Amino acid sequence: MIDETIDSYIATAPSNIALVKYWGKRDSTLQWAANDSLSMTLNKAQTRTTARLNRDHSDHFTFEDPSIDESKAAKHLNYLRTALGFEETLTITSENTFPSSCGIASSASGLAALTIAAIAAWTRSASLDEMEIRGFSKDTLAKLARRGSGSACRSLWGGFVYWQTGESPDTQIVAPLSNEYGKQSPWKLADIIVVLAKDKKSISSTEAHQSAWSSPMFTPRLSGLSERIDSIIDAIDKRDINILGRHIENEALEMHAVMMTSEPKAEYWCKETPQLLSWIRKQRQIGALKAWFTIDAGPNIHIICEQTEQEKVINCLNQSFKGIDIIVDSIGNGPKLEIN
Ligand code: 2P0
Repeated sequence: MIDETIDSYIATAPSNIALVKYWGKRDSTLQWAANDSLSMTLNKAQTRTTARLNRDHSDHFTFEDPSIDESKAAKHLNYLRTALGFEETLTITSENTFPSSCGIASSASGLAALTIAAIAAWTRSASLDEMEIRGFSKDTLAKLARRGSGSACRSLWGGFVYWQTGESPDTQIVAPLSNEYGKQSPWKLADIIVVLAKDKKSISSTEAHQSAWSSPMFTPRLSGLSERIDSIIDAIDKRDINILGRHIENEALEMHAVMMTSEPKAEYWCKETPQLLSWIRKQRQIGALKAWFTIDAGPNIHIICEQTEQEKVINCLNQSFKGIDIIVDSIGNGPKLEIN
C-alpha cells in the first residue's frame, strides 16, 4: 500500500541519439568505453521515474513500459545503494513518454532517470540544485548513471554531449559541447525516427559490446575515430549539415559493419533497413531532401536534418511509403527533478 505521507521524487530524463557511437568497452565493470562518443539529446523520447522511500525490506518496481530492462534497473539500484552507503529501500515507478515498444532504446533515459530519482529520494533533494549542494553534481550523477548503462551518462545534459574515455576508467569526462553550449540557442536539428521493426533485439547491446573486439574492423575503427570526432565537432560548431551528415552516416555504417563482423555477430538490421538507407541517399542525390541517417543498435533509422527541412522529410516519407511509422523528435534539454 502506498503511504500518502511519503514524498515522491520524480525525475524526467531524455534519451539521446549517438552521432559518434559508444561501441565496445575497455572495462565492462567500471564501464570504461573503448572510444569517445558524442550524442544529441532528444526532446520527446524521455523516461519519467518516480522514487518513494517504502519503509519495507525490498525495492519494488513497476515499469509501465516493457522496453525498460527491469533486471538492469534492479541491479543498478543495488549498486547505487551500496556504493553510496544508503540503506533505505525504494518503490520505483517508471514510464516512457514515447510509445511503448516502438523500438527505441530506453536504457539511456531509463538509467539516467532512475539514478536521479533514487539519489533524490535518499538525499531528500527537491531539485537538481539541492542534489548538487548535497554532493551530487551532474558530473557525479553522470558517473553513477554510466555504471547502469554507458549511454545514460550522456543523458544528464541537453544539446550535444561529449563522453571522453580519458586515460583510465576514473578520468572519463562527460560534458556538453562547450562551444555549442555557449551559443544563444542550440542548433535546431530534428530526428525523424522511422520505426521499421519493434521486436526485442536478438542480442542485447550489453552482450554485443563484449564481442566488438573480435571484429577485424574494430581496431582500425578506433585508430580513425579521433579525426571523425574533430570533424563532427567542427561541423556542429559551424552548423554545417552537409559535413555533419556525411560523417554521421559513415559512423553508423562503420559501427554496424563492426557488429556484423564480430563473433558472435550482432545483426540488428531488418530487410527494410538498407532499402530506407538507399532511399535517403537517392533523395539527396536528386536534390529533394537535405537529410542524413544514423542508426542505433537496432533496425530503425534516425533521419537527421535541420528543423526547417522536417516537414519536407515527413511529407516525402509519407508519399513514398504508405502507412510508414514515424516518430518526430528534435534536439532537447537535460533532465528535470520535481517533488510531489
Ligand atoms: C550509443 N549504443 O553510443 C551506442 C550506439 C547503441 C549503439 O550505447 O552495456 O545500453 O548498458 O553500457 O549503453 C547501447 O549500449 O550499453 C549504446 P551498456 P548501452 O548510444
